[in-house]
Amino acid sequence: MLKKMVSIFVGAAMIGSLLTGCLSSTKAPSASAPAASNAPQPAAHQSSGQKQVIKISFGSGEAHPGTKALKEYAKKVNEKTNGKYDVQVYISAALGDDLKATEAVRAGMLDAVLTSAAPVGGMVKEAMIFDLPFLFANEKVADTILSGPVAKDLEQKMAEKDLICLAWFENGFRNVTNSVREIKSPADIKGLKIRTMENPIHLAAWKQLGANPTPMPFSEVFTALQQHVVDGQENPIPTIFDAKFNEVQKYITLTKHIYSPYLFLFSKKVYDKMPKEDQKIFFDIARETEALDKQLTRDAAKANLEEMKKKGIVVTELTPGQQKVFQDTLMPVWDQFSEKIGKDIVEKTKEELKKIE
Ligand code: TK8
Repeated sequence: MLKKMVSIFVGAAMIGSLLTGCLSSTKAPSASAPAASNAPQPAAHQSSGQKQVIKISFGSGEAHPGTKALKEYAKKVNEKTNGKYDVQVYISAALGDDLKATEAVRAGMLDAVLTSAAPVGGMVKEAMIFDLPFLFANEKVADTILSGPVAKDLEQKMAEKDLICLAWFENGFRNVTNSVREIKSPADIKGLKIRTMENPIHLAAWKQLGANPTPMPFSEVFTALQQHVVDGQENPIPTIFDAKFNEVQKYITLTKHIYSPYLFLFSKKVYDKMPKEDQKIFFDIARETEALDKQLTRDAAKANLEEMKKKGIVVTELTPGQQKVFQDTLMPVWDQFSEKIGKDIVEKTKEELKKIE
């Protein structure tokens, strides 16, 4: 069982690499028309006039707070570098979904990506720490861990895999939606087909809850829900709203079972070729934009939930007791994966969490 899940995961990662390999042979677009082709190009060879084009890939759409934060980032970097760079933001997975785009960033075929942490787990196993169910109790805990020593360790691990973590943005606490019935307990999940991210812990967790989990890239989820290939999915509120999942889902339960950080990853292969002072600009402005991103995301989470309610989705809030049933049901997943993630990082995170409580 575990072997099967791991092999699905490795399979997905391999498909990702294969696609990245294919993309590498795509012809570069003409310098004057950088937007003419969506396919990632050898990043270091990009230029538009005098400017060096830097492409950032993101899976969500125009109305998503992450898009707004990235556009603000691009604007600031473009200004600060006095037109030396042309930072461009490609949304709605136009340059590939999280997994594929991150593989491309690693390979130096794409400059940067804003990705949920889960799809990165196949490249940096320690990043799967965030996939342990109910790791963070609230946003304050998330903020503390993501600005502390655990985050530093993870940045180091990612750099070893050619991924420079510029900053930690927020996708947020994930909630389950579906089109079949109201979910108040794991018993209500039994037999539901739930789309998950391409990550072995997510697969195991949804199996544990009694669902029939189906991993797939994010950009395929709307159609899968609409055509009832799957009954439900799970994501943070701003992501659900931006993707219009509420139009094809009847119920949302605020399970908050996992917190998805957004990793703002820059290609080490590209970064290493930049002058130190430019690296600093790209890095510092990303860190400065973290607070804006989180504010936009948290405001959107409140406003978007109200908007979805108005449009007719049934919102179920769990009592602490009801949430505990989910938590208890998912505890075996911690034991199952702690060693795979890495005992050191799991123990260190537990210690840091104790300090916060
Ligand atoms: C794009 C992804 C996505 C993620 C997922 O923004 O695949 O469910 O949560 O929304 O990062």
